[in-house]
Amino acid sequence: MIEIHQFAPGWGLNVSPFCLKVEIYCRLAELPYQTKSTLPFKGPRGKLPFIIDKAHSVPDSGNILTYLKKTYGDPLDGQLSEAQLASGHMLRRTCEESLYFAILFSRWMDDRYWPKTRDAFFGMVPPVARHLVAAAARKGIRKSLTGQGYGRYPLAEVYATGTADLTAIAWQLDQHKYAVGNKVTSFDATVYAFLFNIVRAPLETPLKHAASENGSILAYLERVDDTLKMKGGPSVPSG
Ligand SMILES: N[C@@H](CCC(=O)N[C@@H](CS)C(=O)NCC(=O)O)C(=O)O
Repeated sequence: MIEIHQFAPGWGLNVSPFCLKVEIYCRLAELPYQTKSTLPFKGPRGKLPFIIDKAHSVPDSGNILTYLKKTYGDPLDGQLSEAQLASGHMLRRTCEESLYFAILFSRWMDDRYWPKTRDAFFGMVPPVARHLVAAAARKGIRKSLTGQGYGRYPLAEVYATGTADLTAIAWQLDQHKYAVGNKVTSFDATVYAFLFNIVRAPLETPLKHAASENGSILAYLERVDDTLKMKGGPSVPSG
């Protein structure tokens, strides 16, 4: 049984798009797994997710998918053309290297949404320490976002950049049933996990408004929901 080590649920959901990506991949590839709630510092790279399988500890969602394909076969991506692999790569990198930081910014930096994030992510910390722990974590995220760049942008610019990513992703999703064609692939695990975390988390951010007003994005989420239901398991992945 593959163990996916990830954050405890927040808002009843798997709130980390990278962790959700691994969970969705396992469901789409029909690999048995169980989730374990943990903290990032326990992982080999100080981030989540990591998996433990057959005594191997594998960090990083990308490495995890590579490991799973190598160990258990590649039922989703084995037949993809170079063109599909290339557009999947660009979709994945747009989600992971750009949209992700806009999501992070909205949750942790935008004062309108931070109180809800804090309560959902740190609600289990005893009340005396809760605000201190949350403030320290927020300081760390601010530092990362300053290094990445979005932490230096005005609010409106972060959301305009995130919305441009969503518009480009939506155009791509309109071309086929799934991310890169009419068959589900590992790229759907990524795209679904990121869009899910925008549309279904209870924060009414500008990113959520942009995604929720986009019929292509909503229809895509529903198509993947249906595919997940056909594969069995819970209809809404909850971490
Ligand atoms: N490249 C990594 C990124 C993982 C990542 O950034 N995880 C975040 C949560 S979504 C994390 O663990 N953050 C905690 C921290 O940086 O301390 C992957 O694909 O798994």
